[in-house]
Amino acid sequence: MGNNGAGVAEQKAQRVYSALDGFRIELPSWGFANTGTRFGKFLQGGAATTIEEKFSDAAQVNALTGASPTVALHVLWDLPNGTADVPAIQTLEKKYGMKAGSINPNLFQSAEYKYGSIANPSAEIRGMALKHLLESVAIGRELGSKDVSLWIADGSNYPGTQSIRKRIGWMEEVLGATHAALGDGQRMLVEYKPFEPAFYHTDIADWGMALELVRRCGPKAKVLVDTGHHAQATNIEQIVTWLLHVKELGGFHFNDRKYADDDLTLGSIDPYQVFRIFHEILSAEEKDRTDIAFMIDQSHNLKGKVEAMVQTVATAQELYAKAALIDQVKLAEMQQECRLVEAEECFRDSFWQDVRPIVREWRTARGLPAEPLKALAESGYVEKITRERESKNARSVSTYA
Ligand code: AOS
Ligand code: ZN
Ligand code: ZN
Repeated sequence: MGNNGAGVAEQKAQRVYSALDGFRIELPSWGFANTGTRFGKFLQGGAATTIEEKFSDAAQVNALTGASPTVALHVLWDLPNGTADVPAIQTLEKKYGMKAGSINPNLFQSAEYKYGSIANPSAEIRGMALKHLLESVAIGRELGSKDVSLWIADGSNYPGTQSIRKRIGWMEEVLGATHAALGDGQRMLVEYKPFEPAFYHTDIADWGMALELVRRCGPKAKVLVDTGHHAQATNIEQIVTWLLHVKELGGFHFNDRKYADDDLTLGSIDPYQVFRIFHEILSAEEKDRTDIAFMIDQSHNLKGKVEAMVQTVATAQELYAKAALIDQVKLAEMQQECRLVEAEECFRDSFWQDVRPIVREWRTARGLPAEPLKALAESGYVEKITRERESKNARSVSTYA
């Protein structure tokens, strides 16, 4: 390899190193618990059922990947006693060297929310929903977490059964009151979803509805893009670019899907999709992409939960490294001159790059195992937690406990 070759390789490595040094992706506590579908749930003996076990598993993933120091918490599942559970979380943060990340209220499980939560026709039930949102804001403030991440399952199943118009007004009231309660440095992320569990209309169904709601709430409200929450063939990276353009992109729930909100592991079905999203972020100005929360939102019904999470973070790092290899200056020039095939080849060339050798070098250079999945297998961690938890799990039939 001539000097020029060595120079190019050196540049590539530097770009990957600086990209990965800044790459962080948050782990969902619920990704370590037994989950399922409405057609069944396959219990895993080693699944986490306590918040301590979720912190332990998350810390293991972070130790192996160096990229996931925070764990998203779901209020009802991880802090059933609300703010009273904050000290216990703080103890776990210290014990496992992890930080509590986004706080996820749960407005979709209680029976009262049958006809909705913040969009429910009953003012009393909207009040109940607001109380839970304010509790979630308080938990976030006490834990020093930045984001309160709202997914609202509200909607209806049959035309004519609900006033879509009135529900918009009710949502604005509750979300406005939630925004007003946010402390300094806190944000609320509003996640949209086209359907499920509602199958006729969902009150926050797409990015436009979420964007209008966050704008009406105020500056601390941003839009959350869950990659699984789009109709087939939707150009997700174009939505991401628009949200960047209007400075309303708050973060992501990354996962993958073949059909609907399948919550499969990132990059397992369409890795090129994640690469295209990362490109839109990396081609944005530095100041526009500093505050974007990368989070994983998956449910591992078949794969081992810790393995799936390590695989997910490693895949996200590799796809981010590939996107960091795009020569943005050269590409912009070719785009400006409409040199279509050259631009496409310049863009795709980075996707075709096998970055695994450079990523392995980066891991080693940062004192991390070169192959995190192999290191997990060699650590015996999964066998250990399965031995410890199996008997206990067999007794507990509760889901999400
Ligand atoms: C639901 O489809 C959303 O993706 C939620 O973000 C998520 O499911 C929930 O927060 C936990 O399961
Ligand atoms: Zn989500
Ligand atoms: Zn989802």
